[in-house]
Amino acid sequence: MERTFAIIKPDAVERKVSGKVLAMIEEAGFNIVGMKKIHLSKCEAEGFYYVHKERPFFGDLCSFMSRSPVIVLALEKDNAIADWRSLMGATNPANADAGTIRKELGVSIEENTVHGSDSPESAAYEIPYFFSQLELV
Ligand code: DGI
Repeated sequence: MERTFAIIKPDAVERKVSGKVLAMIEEAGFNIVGMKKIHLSKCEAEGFYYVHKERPFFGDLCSFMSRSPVIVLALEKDNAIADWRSLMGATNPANADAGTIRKELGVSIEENTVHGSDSPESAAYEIPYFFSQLELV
């Protein structure tokens, strides 16, 4: 079993489609091993996305991610990292395949509804950024 980290981003929580995202996650066979709703500060968003700090959209991305609450998730299944990336779809919802979360629910390249770890190294940084061992069940 592998674990990955996911976020249901502010655009989805604001539009009250987080339940739809959670249903797609469970229907795809993931176990939700950690889940909580939090409101990131700008500083916490910057720490989470530090690998993108040189990219031109970094400021806008961190402002968006701290605009309103998010739901953070730790997900578990065989091949969880790649399978969650597949279920999310391409970064830009306009380029995402039918049936993916970003195609069905995404608004724009920035307001693209979900985040997912892109590697085992990212998951190993991101899961403990938000969850203690005691919060993973
Ligand atoms: O792993 P992804 O979320 O699919 O994409 P990423 O790691 O390349 O970028 C992280 C987030 O940054 C992405 O979900 C949305 C945002 N982003 C990526 N490229 C652009 C962008 N935001 C804007 N405004 N413009 C971009 O070109």
